[in-house]
Amino acid sequence: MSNPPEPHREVRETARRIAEMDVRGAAAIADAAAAALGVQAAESGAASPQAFRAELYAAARELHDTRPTAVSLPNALRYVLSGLNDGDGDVETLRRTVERRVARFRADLDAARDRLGGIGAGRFTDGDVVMTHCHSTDAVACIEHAVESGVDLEAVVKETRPRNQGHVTARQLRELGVPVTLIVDNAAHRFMNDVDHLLVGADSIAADGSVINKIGTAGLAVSARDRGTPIIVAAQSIKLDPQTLTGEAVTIEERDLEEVIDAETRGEIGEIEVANPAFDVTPPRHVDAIVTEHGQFPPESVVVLMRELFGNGVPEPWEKI
Ligand code: RI2
Repeated sequence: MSNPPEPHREVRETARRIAEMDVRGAAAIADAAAAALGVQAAESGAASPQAFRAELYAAARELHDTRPTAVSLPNALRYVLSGLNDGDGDVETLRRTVERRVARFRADLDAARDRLGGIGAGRFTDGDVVMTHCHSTDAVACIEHAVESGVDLEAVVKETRPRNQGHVTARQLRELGVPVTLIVDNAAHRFMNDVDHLLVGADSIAADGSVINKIGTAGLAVSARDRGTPIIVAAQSIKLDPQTLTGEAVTIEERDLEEVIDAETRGEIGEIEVANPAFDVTPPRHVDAIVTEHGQFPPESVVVLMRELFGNGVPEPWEKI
């Protein structure tokens, strides 16, 4: 078998930016990956449909192998690459197909977030305090819609070690005029009595309604349950993982240990193991509602939406090379 074609430099650069989390957040990763496939298609000099397909699959594989947990990434690649089957036309036709699908995917992403935000906003009433974890564009959209329709909200924002994505949330909520109290992660339980909702995003949602999200979500949900605080997950449907329909488990990304502790400090402490899982799994019994652009679902019934959207087949065209 010949070597796979070298992806376009824009694809390599996007893959690097996703891996290093210059681009982060499940939706942003999907958007960037789709855009990179668009560049690969636009600038391809492939002489045959077979060569064009091989280039696109190689590019998709490079993007796919960057971060393993957020299913929005393979879902984006799948969406863009459908329509590249044998007999689907000459290179120009395939190029136009990819470009059309990239544009559609990116526009749908924005539209879905907007619709979801409108639906999620309905959960909030004047004076509510919302606790957030990490940074999720889908979660922020719910608050944004509520604020824009005149609902006064306050937020307790967890900083979210080790990468402090809570700072992004805090900044965006301040831009919306929402009063923000930033807390360390360890203070979450202490503040749980003072909040009316726990609002988080998701990187993947499994067919049984389990929510895979930034590390710390699962414990936070236990704390919220203990205090009777409703737990809302804002996740547009590209976060639904079709492979879990056939029982596959979601892979939890382990990130660089230096995100937790730098080598020098580690050396000073002495012989220790360090672990840095980026995500955890919150069981469906600890989630009240999953808010999507198609409506709100109790976690146990999200499987119905998954079957409707994906059927049972989940192609992985990047495996073809
Ligand atoms: P949106 C983030 O992961 C967080 O876990 C967040 O809840 C999720 O992506 C969804 O983000 P990371 O990329 O798509 O910071 O809602 O590791 O923006």
